[in-house]
Amino acid sequence: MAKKMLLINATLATMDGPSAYGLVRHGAIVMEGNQIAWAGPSSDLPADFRTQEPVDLEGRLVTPALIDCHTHVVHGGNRAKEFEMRLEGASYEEVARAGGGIVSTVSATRTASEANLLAGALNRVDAMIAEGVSTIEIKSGYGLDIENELKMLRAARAVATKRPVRVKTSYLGAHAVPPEYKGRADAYIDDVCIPGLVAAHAEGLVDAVDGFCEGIAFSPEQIARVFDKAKALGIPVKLHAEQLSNLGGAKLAADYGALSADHLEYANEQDAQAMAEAGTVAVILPGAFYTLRETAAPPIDAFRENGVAMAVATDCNPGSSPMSSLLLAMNMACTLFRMTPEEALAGVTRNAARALGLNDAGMIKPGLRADLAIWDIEHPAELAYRIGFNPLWKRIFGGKL
Ligand code: DI6
Ligand code: FE
Repeated sequence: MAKKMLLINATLATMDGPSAYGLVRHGAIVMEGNQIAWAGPSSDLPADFRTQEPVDLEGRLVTPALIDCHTHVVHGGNRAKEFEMRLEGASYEEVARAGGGIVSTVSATRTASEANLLAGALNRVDAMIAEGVSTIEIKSGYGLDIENELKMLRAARAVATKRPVRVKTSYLGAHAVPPEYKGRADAYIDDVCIPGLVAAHAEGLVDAVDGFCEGIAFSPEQIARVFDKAKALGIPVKLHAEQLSNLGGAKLAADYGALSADHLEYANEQDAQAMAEAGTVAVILPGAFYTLRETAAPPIDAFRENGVAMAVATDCNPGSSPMSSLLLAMNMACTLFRMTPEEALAGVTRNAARALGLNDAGMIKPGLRADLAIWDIEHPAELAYRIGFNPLWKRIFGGKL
Protein backbone atom coordinates (compact mmCIF):
# COMPACT_ATOMS: atom_id res chain seq x y z
CA MET A 1 0.00 0.00 0.00
CA ALA A 2 1.22 3.50 -0.84
CA LYS A 3 2.55 5.56 2.04
CA LYS A 4 0.07 8.10 3.46
CA MET A 5 0.84 11.57 4.81
CA LEU A 6 -1.64 13.87 6.55
CA LEU A 7 -1.21 17.65 6.74
CA ILE A 8 -3.42 19.49 9.24
CA ASN A 9 -4.01 23.00 10.50
CA ALA A 10 -3.41 24.67 7.13
CA THR A 11 -5.07 27.34 5.03
CA LEU A 12 -5.51 25.88 1.55
CA ALA A 13 -5.54 27.88 -1.67
CA THR A 14 -6.77 24.94 -3.73
CA MET A 15 -7.25 27.03 -6.93
CA ASP A 16 -10.22 24.74 -7.51
CA GLY A 17 -13.90 25.67 -7.46
CA PRO A 18 -15.71 28.99 -7.77
CA SER A 19 -14.65 30.74 -4.52
CA ALA A 20 -11.67 33.12 -4.51
CA TYR A 21 -8.43 31.07 -4.57
CA GLY A 22 -10.60 28.01 -3.72
CA LEU A 23 -9.74 29.03 -0.16
CA VAL A 24 -10.26 26.54 2.70
CA ARG A 25 -9.61 27.68 6.29
CA HIS A 26 -8.62 25.10 8.93
CA GLY A 27 -7.88 22.66 6.15
CA ALA A 28 -6.26 19.26 5.87
CA ILE A 29 -4.67 17.32 3.01
CA VAL A 30 -4.15 13.59 2.76
CA MET A 31 -1.49 12.35 0.35
CA GLU A 32 -1.14 8.76 -0.74
CA GLY A 33 2.03 7.90 -2.62
CA ASN A 34 2.59 10.73 -5.08
CA GLN A 35 -1.08 11.74 -5.24
CA ILE A 36 -3.50 13.88 -3.30
CA ALA A 37 -6.08 11.51 -1.78
CA TRP A 38 -8.25 14.06 0.01
CA ALA A 39 -8.35 17.83 0.71
CA GLY A 40 -10.86 19.98 2.57
CA PRO A 41 -11.87 21.40 5.94
CA SER A 42 -10.40 19.39 8.83
CA SER A 43 -13.89 18.98 10.29
CA ASP A 44 -14.86 16.93 7.20
CA LEU A 45 -11.78 14.67 7.29
CA PRO A 46 -12.97 11.07 6.81
CA ALA A 47 -12.46 8.88 9.89
CA ASP A 48 -10.10 6.38 8.24
CA PHE A 49 -7.58 9.21 7.53
CA ARG A 50 -7.81 10.62 11.06
CA THR A 51 -5.63 7.96 12.64
CA GLN A 52 -2.55 9.15 10.71
CA GLU A 53 0.35 10.79 12.56
CA PRO A 54 -0.31 14.30 11.20
CA VAL A 55 2.10 17.07 10.21
CA ASP A 56 0.84 20.23 11.94
CA LEU A 57 1.32 23.23 9.63
CA GLU A 58 0.45 25.73 12.39
CA GLY A 59 -1.82 27.77 10.16
CA ARG A 60 0.56 28.08 7.19
CA LEU A 61 -0.75 28.53 3.64
CA VAL A 62 -0.62 25.62 1.18
CA THR A 63 -0.90 26.19 -2.56
CA PRO A 64 -0.31 23.90 -5.50
CA ALA A 65 3.44 23.88 -6.20
CA LEU A 66 4.28 26.52 -8.81
CA ILE A 67 4.70 25.80 -12.51
CA ASP A 68 6.96 27.92 -14.73
CA CYS A 69 5.47 27.25 -18.17
CA HIS A 70 7.89 29.31 -20.32
CA THR A 71 11.65 29.26 -19.77
CA HIS A 72 14.91 29.18 -21.68
CA VAL A 73 16.96 28.09 -18.63
CA VAL A 74 19.27 25.94 -20.80
CA HIS A 75 21.67 28.33 -22.56
CA GLY A 76 25.36 29.15 -22.75
CA GLY A 77 26.96 32.39 -21.57
CA ASN A 78 25.18 35.58 -20.61
CA ARG A 79 24.44 38.95 -22.19
CA ALA A 80 25.49 41.46 -19.56
CA LYS A 81 27.43 43.30 -22.30
CA GLU A 82 24.27 43.74 -24.32
CA PHE A 83 22.50 44.98 -21.19
CA GLU A 84 25.13 47.73 -21.10
CA MET A 85 24.62 48.49 -24.81
CA ARG A 86 20.91 48.86 -24.30
CA LEU A 87 21.52 51.19 -21.37
CA GLU A 88 23.59 53.31 -23.76
CA GLY A 89 20.59 53.59 -26.07
CA ALA A 90 20.58 50.60 -28.46
CA SER A 91 17.21 48.85 -28.84
CA TYR A 92 16.69 45.08 -28.52
CA GLU A 93 16.07 44.87 -32.27
CA GLU A 94 19.17 46.96 -33.11
CA VAL A 95 21.32 44.71 -30.94
CA ALA A 96 19.83 41.63 -32.66
CA ARG A 97 20.41 43.04 -36.15
CA ALA A 98 24.03 43.88 -35.25
CA GLY A 99 24.69 40.19 -34.60
CA GLY A 100 24.11 40.34 -30.86
CA GLY A 101 20.94 39.21 -29.17
CA ILE A 102 19.76 35.65 -29.62
CA VAL A 103 22.57 34.89 -32.08
CA SER A 104 25.30 35.73 -29.52
CA THR A 105 23.76 33.23 -27.12
CA VAL A 106 23.76 30.74 -30.00
CA SER A 107 27.58 30.97 -30.26
CA ALA A 108 27.98 30.51 -26.50
CA THR A 109 25.56 27.57 -26.52
CA ARG A 110 27.23 25.84 -29.45
CA THR A 111 30.63 25.94 -27.77
CA ALA A 112 29.30 24.71 -24.39
CA SER A 113 29.29 20.99 -23.61
CA GLU A 114 26.06 19.29 -22.60
CA ALA A 115 27.43 18.99 -19.03
CA ASN A 116 28.21 22.71 -19.06
CA LEU A 117 24.72 23.60 -20.23
CA LEU A 118 23.23 21.37 -17.55
CA ALA A 119 25.34 22.95 -14.78
CA GLY A 120 24.30 26.46 -15.83
CA ALA A 121 20.64 25.45 -16.02
CA LEU A 122 20.75 23.83 -12.57
CA ASN A 123 21.79 27.15 -10.98
CA ARG A 124 18.66 28.76 -12.35
CA VAL A 125 16.46 25.74 -11.64
CA ASP A 126 17.64 25.70 -8.01
CA ALA A 127 16.49 29.31 -7.62
CA MET A 128 13.09 28.29 -8.99
CA ILE A 129 12.78 25.23 -6.74
CA ALA A 130 13.63 27.44 -3.74
CA GLU A 131 10.46 29.41 -4.56
CA GLY A 132 8.23 26.35 -4.61
CA VAL A 133 8.39 25.48 -8.32
CA SER A 134 7.78 21.79 -9.16
CA THR A 135 7.39 21.84 -12.96
CA ILE A 136 9.48 23.76 -15.48
CA GLU A 137 9.09 24.07 -19.22
CA ILE A 138 12.46 24.33 -20.99
CA LYS A 139 12.97 25.32 -24.62
CA SER A 140 15.71 24.67 -27.12
CA GLY A 141 16.35 27.45 -29.64
CA TYR A 142 19.94 28.54 -29.02
CA GLY A 143 21.52 25.66 -30.97
CA LEU A 144 19.93 26.38 -34.33
CA ASP A 145 21.63 23.39 -35.92
CA ILE A 146 20.48 19.83 -35.46
CA GLU A 147 23.30 18.66 -33.22
CA ASN A 148 23.12 21.63 -30.88
CA GLU A 149 19.33 21.72 -30.67
CA LEU A 150 19.46 18.05 -29.59
CA LYS A 151 22.23 18.86 -27.11
CA MET A 152 20.05 21.53 -25.49
CA LEU A 153 17.05 19.21 -25.24
CA ARG A 154 19.16 16.42 -23.72
CA ALA A 155 20.46 18.89 -21.12
CA ALA A 156 16.86 19.94 -20.44
CA ARG A 157 15.78 16.32 -19.89
CA ALA A 158 18.81 15.77 -17.65
CA VAL A 159 17.61 18.53 -15.29
CA ALA A 160 14.81 16.20 -14.09
CA THR A 161 17.33 13.45 -13.33
CA LYS A 162 19.42 15.79 -11.14
CA ARG A 163 16.69 17.62 -9.23
CA PRO A 164 13.23 16.79 -7.82
CA VAL A 165 11.40 18.66 -10.55
CA ARG A 166 9.33 17.82 -13.62
CA VAL A 167 10.54 19.10 -16.99
CA LYS A 168 8.47 19.61 -20.13
CA THR A 169 10.55 20.34 -23.22
CA SER A 170 9.70 22.52 -26.20
CA TYR A 171 11.53 22.37 -29.53
CA LEU A 172 12.21 25.99 -30.54
CA GLY A 173 14.24 25.45 -33.72
CA ALA A 174 12.32 28.40 -35.22
CA HIS A 175 13.74 30.90 -32.71
CA ALA A 176 16.13 32.88 -34.93
CA VAL A 177 17.94 32.53 -38.23
CA PRO A 178 21.54 31.46 -37.48
CA PRO A 179 24.39 33.47 -39.11
CA GLU A 180 25.18 30.74 -41.65
CA TYR A 181 21.62 31.07 -43.04
CA LYS A 182 21.45 34.87 -42.90
CA GLY A 183 18.88 36.07 -45.46
CA ARG A 184 17.80 32.48 -46.15
CA ALA A 185 15.18 31.85 -43.48
CA ASP A 186 13.14 29.51 -45.72
CA ALA A 187 16.16 27.34 -46.39
CA TYR A 188 16.88 27.22 -42.65
CA ILE A 189 13.33 26.00 -41.98
CA ASP A 190 13.63 23.28 -44.66
CA ASP A 191 17.24 22.16 -44.10
CA VAL A 192 17.57 22.44 -40.33
CA CYS A 193 14.47 23.34 -38.38
CA ILE A 194 12.12 20.64 -39.69
CA PRO A 195 14.71 17.81 -39.94
CA GLY A 196 15.90 18.79 -36.43
CA LEU A 197 12.35 18.43 -35.15
CA VAL A 198 12.07 14.97 -36.68
CA ALA A 199 15.40 13.92 -35.13
CA ALA A 200 14.56 15.33 -31.70
CA HIS A 201 11.13 13.69 -31.76
CA ALA A 202 12.68 10.35 -32.71
CA GLU A 203 14.83 10.60 -29.56
CA GLY A 204 11.77 11.36 -27.41
CA LEU A 205 13.04 14.85 -26.62
CA VAL A 206 10.01 16.92 -27.67
CA ASP A 207 6.87 17.54 -25.61
CA ALA A 208 5.76 20.57 -27.67
CA VAL A 209 6.86 22.65 -30.66
CA ASP A 210 7.38 26.41 -30.25
CA GLY A 211 8.39 29.24 -32.60
CA PHE A 212 9.16 32.96 -32.62
CA CYS A 213 6.84 34.77 -35.02
CA GLU A 214 8.39 38.22 -35.39
CA GLY A 215 10.06 40.60 -37.83
CA ILE A 216 13.50 39.65 -36.47
CA ALA A 217 12.62 35.94 -36.59
CA PHE A 218 10.02 34.04 -38.70
CA SER A 219 6.86 34.92 -40.61
CA PRO A 220 3.49 33.26 -39.95
CA GLU A 221 3.92 31.28 -43.21
CA GLN A 222 7.29 29.93 -42.10
CA ILE A 223 5.96 29.04 -38.64
CA ALA A 224 2.96 27.33 -40.26
CA ARG A 225 5.30 24.96 -42.08
CA VAL A 226 6.91 23.96 -38.78
CA PHE A 227 3.49 23.58 -37.17
CA ASP A 228 2.31 21.36 -40.04
CA LYS A 229 5.20 19.02 -39.33
CA ALA A 230 4.43 19.08 -35.59
CA LYS A 231 0.81 18.22 -36.36
CA ALA A 232 1.89 15.34 -38.60
CA LEU A 233 4.03 14.00 -35.76
CA GLY A 234 1.19 14.46 -33.25
CA ILE A 235 3.04 17.05 -31.13
CA PRO A 236 1.17 20.03 -29.61
CA VAL A 237 2.28 23.56 -30.56
CA LYS A 238 2.71 26.96 -28.89
CA LEU A 239 4.10 30.26 -30.12
CA HIS A 240 6.00 33.41 -29.12
CA ALA A 241 3.47 35.79 -30.68
CA GLU A 242 2.94 39.56 -30.97
CA GLN A 243 5.86 40.36 -28.65
CA LEU A 244 7.31 43.30 -30.59
CA SER A 245 4.64 43.80 -33.29
CA ASN A 246 1.36 42.25 -34.50
CA LEU A 247 2.11 39.78 -37.28
CA GLY A 248 -0.85 37.44 -36.81
CA GLY A 249 0.98 34.90 -34.67
CA ALA A 250 -1.77 34.64 -32.04
CA LYS A 251 -4.39 33.88 -34.70
CA LEU A 252 -2.07 31.37 -36.32
CA ALA A 253 -1.54 29.67 -32.96
CA ALA A 254 -5.29 29.56 -32.37
CA ASP A 255 -5.85 28.10 -35.86
CA TYR A 256 -3.52 25.24 -34.94
CA GLY A 257 -5.25 24.71 -31.58
CA ALA A 258 -2.07 25.74 -29.80
CA LEU A 259 -1.65 25.06 -26.08
CA SER A 260 -0.56 28.67 -25.63
CA ALA A 261 0.41 31.92 -27.28
CA ASP A 262 3.07 33.75 -25.30
CA HIS A 263 4.09 37.42 -24.74
CA LEU A 264 1.17 39.05 -26.65
CA GLU A 265 2.04 42.70 -25.92
CA TYR A 266 0.74 43.65 -29.39
CA ALA A 267 -2.23 41.26 -29.46
CA ASN A 268 -5.71 42.75 -29.92
CA GLU A 269 -9.38 42.00 -29.25
CA GLN A 270 -9.68 39.74 -32.33
CA ASP A 271 -6.65 37.75 -31.20
CA ALA A 272 -8.26 37.32 -27.78
CA GLN A 273 -11.47 36.07 -29.40
CA ALA A 274 -9.62 33.58 -31.59
CA MET A 275 -7.64 32.30 -28.59
CA ALA A 276 -10.79 31.97 -26.48
CA GLU A 277 -12.47 29.91 -29.19
CA ALA A 278 -9.45 27.62 -29.56
CA GLY A 279 -8.88 27.29 -25.80
CA THR A 280 -5.36 28.66 -26.28
CA VAL A 281 -3.83 29.94 -23.02
CA ALA A 282 -2.33 33.46 -22.97
CA VAL A 283 1.10 33.22 -21.32
CA ILE A 284 1.98 36.62 -19.85
CA LEU A 285 5.72 37.34 -19.51
CA PRO A 286 6.22 40.59 -17.59
CA GLY A 287 9.98 40.02 -17.15
CA ALA A 288 10.57 40.60 -20.87
CA PHE A 289 8.24 43.61 -20.90
CA TYR A 290 10.16 45.08 -17.96
CA THR A 291 13.65 44.30 -19.28
CA LEU A 292 12.93 45.73 -22.75
CA ARG A 293 11.15 48.74 -21.22
CA GLU A 294 8.25 47.90 -23.51
CA THR A 295 5.35 50.31 -23.31
CA ALA A 296 2.56 48.29 -24.96
CA ALA A 297 0.93 46.04 -22.35
CA PRO A 298 -0.80 42.80 -23.33
CA PRO A 299 -4.61 43.20 -23.58
CA ILE A 300 -5.43 41.69 -20.19
CA ASP A 301 -8.98 43.10 -20.16
CA ALA A 302 -9.71 41.49 -23.54
CA PHE A 303 -8.37 38.15 -22.34
CA ARG A 304 -10.41 38.41 -19.15
CA GLU A 305 -13.61 39.45 -20.92
CA ASN A 306 -13.32 36.74 -23.56
CA GLY A 307 -12.54 34.05 -20.99
CA VAL A 308 -8.99 33.36 -22.21
CA ALA A 309 -7.08 31.52 -19.45
CA MET A 310 -3.97 33.51 -18.47
CA ALA A 311 -0.70 31.98 -17.28
CA VAL A 312 2.32 33.87 -15.93
CA ALA A 313 5.94 32.73 -16.44
CA THR A 314 9.51 34.00 -16.06
CA ASP A 315 10.65 33.61 -19.73
CA CYS A 316 14.02 33.07 -17.95
CA ASN A 317 16.55 33.75 -20.74
CA PRO A 318 19.88 35.59 -21.00
CA GLY A 319 18.59 38.45 -23.18
CA SER A 320 15.09 39.77 -22.74
CA SER A 321 14.30 38.32 -19.31
CA PRO A 322 17.29 37.36 -17.15
CA MET A 323 14.91 36.53 -14.31
CA SER A 324 14.51 33.28 -12.43
CA SER A 325 11.92 34.42 -9.88
CA LEU A 326 8.37 33.32 -10.59
CA LEU A 327 7.19 35.21 -7.49
CA LEU A 328 8.62 38.39 -9.00
CA ALA A 329 6.83 37.61 -12.29
CA MET A 330 3.58 37.40 -10.30
CA ASN A 331 4.24 40.77 -8.69
CA MET A 332 5.06 42.33 -12.07
CA ALA A 333 1.93 40.85 -13.67
CA CYS A 334 -0.13 42.64 -11.03
CA THR A 335 1.72 45.95 -10.87
CA LEU A 336 2.57 46.36 -14.57
CA PHE A 337 -0.51 44.71 -16.13
CA ARG A 338 -3.18 45.04 -13.45
CA MET A 339 -3.76 41.33 -13.15
CA THR A 340 -5.27 40.44 -9.77
CA PRO A 341 -3.18 38.49 -7.22
CA GLU A 342 -5.64 35.64 -7.69
CA GLU A 343 -5.13 35.69 -11.47
CA ALA A 344 -1.37 35.76 -10.91
CA LEU A 345 -1.54 32.68 -8.66
CA ALA A 346 -3.85 30.87 -11.09
CA GLY A 347 -1.32 31.88 -13.75
CA VAL A 348 1.50 29.96 -12.09
CA THR A 349 -0.63 26.97 -11.05
CA ARG A 350 -3.88 25.93 -12.74
CA ASN A 351 -3.45 27.86 -15.99
CA ALA A 352 0.27 27.13 -16.27
CA ALA A 353 -0.58 23.42 -16.10
CA ARG A 354 -3.07 23.95 -18.90
CA ALA A 355 -0.48 25.81 -20.98
CA LEU A 356 1.68 22.68 -20.75
CA GLY A 357 -1.18 20.29 -21.51
CA LEU A 358 -0.97 18.82 -17.98
CA ASN A 359 -4.17 17.65 -16.33
CA ASP A 360 -2.51 16.13 -13.25
CA ALA A 361 -1.19 19.30 -11.59
CA GLY A 362 -1.95 22.94 -10.78
CA MET A 363 -4.74 22.48 -8.21
CA ILE A 364 -5.12 20.89 -4.78
CA LYS A 365 -7.62 18.21 -5.69
CA PRO A 366 -7.93 14.45 -5.12
CA GLY A 367 -6.30 12.45 -7.89
CA LEU A 368 -3.80 15.15 -8.87
CA ARG A 369 -0.08 14.94 -8.12
CA ALA A 370 0.93 15.81 -4.57
CA ASP A 371 3.09 18.76 -5.65
CA LEU A 372 2.54 21.43 -3.01
CA ALA A 373 4.14 24.63 -1.74
CA ILE A 374 3.83 25.52 1.95
CA TRP A 375 4.30 29.21 2.72
CA ASP A 376 4.91 31.14 5.90
CA ILE A 377 2.10 33.58 5.12
CA GLU A 378 -1.57 33.92 5.98
CA HIS A 379 -3.23 34.96 2.73
CA PRO A 380 -2.41 34.01 -0.88
CA ALA A 381 -2.41 37.67 -2.02
CA GLU A 382 0.88 38.04 -0.11
CA LEU A 383 2.64 35.94 -2.75
CA ALA A 384 2.19 38.58 -5.45
CA TYR A 385 2.34 41.54 -3.09
CA ARG A 386 5.91 41.38 -1.82
CA ILE A 387 8.96 42.18 -3.95
CA GLY A 388 12.16 40.14 -3.63
CA PHE A 389 10.89 38.18 -0.64
CA ASN A 390 10.55 34.41 -0.55
CA PRO A 391 8.19 33.07 2.11
CA LEU A 392 8.47 29.40 1.09
CA TRP A 393 8.55 27.15 4.17
CA LYS A 394 8.70 23.73 2.49
CA ARG A 395 7.93 22.17 -0.85
CA ILE A 396 6.34 18.78 -1.43
CA PHE A 397 7.21 17.03 -4.69
CA GLY A 398 5.39 13.84 -5.63
CA GLY A 399 4.20 13.38 -2.03
CA LYS A 400 7.70 13.83 -0.58
CA LEU A 401 8.54 16.66 1.81
N1 DI6 B 1 11.34 36.11 -27.11
C1 DI6 B 1 11.96 36.27 -25.96
O1 DI6 B 1 11.65 37.06 -25.12
C2 DI6 B 1 13.07 35.35 -25.88
N2 DI6 B 1 12.92 34.60 -27.07
C3 DI6 B 1 11.92 35.09 -27.75
O2 DI6 B 1 11.57 34.64 -28.80
C4 DI6 B 1 14.34 36.14 -25.88
C5 DI6 B 1 15.49 35.36 -26.27
C6 DI6 B 1 16.78 36.13 -26.17
O3 DI6 B 1 16.80 37.36 -26.26
O4 DI6 B 1 17.80 35.46 -26.00
FE1 FE C 1 10.64 33.13 -24.59
